Amino acid sequence: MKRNRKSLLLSLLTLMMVATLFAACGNSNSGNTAEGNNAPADKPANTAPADEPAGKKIVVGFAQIGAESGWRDAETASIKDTFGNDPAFELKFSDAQQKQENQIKAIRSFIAQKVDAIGLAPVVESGWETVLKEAKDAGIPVFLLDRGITAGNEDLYTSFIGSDFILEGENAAKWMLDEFGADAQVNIVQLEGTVGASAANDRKKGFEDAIAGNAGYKIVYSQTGDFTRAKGKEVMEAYLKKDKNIQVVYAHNDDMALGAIQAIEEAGLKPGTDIKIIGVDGVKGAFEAIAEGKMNVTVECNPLLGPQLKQAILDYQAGKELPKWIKSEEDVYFGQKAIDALPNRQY
Ligand code: GZL
Repeated sequence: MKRNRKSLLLSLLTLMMVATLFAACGNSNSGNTAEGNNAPADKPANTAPADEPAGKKIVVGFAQIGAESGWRDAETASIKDTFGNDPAFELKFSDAQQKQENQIKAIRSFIAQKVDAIGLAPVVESGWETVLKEAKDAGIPVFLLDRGITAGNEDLYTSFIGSDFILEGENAAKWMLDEFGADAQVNIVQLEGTVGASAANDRKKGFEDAIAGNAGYKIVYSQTGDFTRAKGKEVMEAYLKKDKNIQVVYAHNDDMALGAIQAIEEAGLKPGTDIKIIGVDGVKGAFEAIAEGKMNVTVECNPLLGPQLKQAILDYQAGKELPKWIKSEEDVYFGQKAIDALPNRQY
């Protein structure tokens, strides 16, 4: 009898242990797979559903020209900093390597992705009607940054945020006329920006119109240096081989002016003294060259346009009326004023 009772007790105990064991396994199965403790691939174990973002992000597609100059790099940094540091925005950024067809492709991609706004720095003025009409038909606002497009297409963009390039050309000419006097005999080499770019067309127009009444001022050579330092040097080298009787170099941007300075020095002349050097942009390298006496003036062109672009998009989203042209505030730097400003320059 005793033996029976003992074996019954033993069976009961074993049964209870097995039951406990199954119960334990049953609980841990919620996160187990055959392989072990990993949650099944298709659903994470006990993960709270991802929180929906509080508000939908404003998605901005920006079609940048490239990285041809210090100015362009500063503009790109301003855009990436402005939108990258604001959680309300998502930035899609494309670099077109100076090619209009790449900018057009980028805009079409932004349209397909149904972005909320498109920013464009048009490499040249013409050839945008078709793609900007596609953006308009898709109900996506376009904001032009830093360069414009052919007049007559104002209905294809919301606002142009950028400088007055004609005024920049006029300011360059004004410094020169003040420096030499209205009746002086001055031979000028003009280093032009990218062929077809509004910045080049208008800086040329502003400068040339401002000296049209001064017969002694002659542009003896005008050639594109494509806004790059290397090409600016190349064009200047080639010209100096033919003729050294020039008093001024007017470069449509500081990068080409800095290239010309190198060529002038290599030709055995003193830039800033033998040949006065005028640039546009206001990049740090120009301020440094002025401080060294190798350059004479830089006409500022503000590249830090990210905040203005962001504000324009927010104002548009709020239904506010925007001006067709949101102008950048700029100055002209030469002499002691340039030297004093150098430590505070941001680009
Ligand atoms: C001006 C900008 C020009 C700069 C150049 O807004 O488009 O392009 O002056 C740059 O340095 O390459």
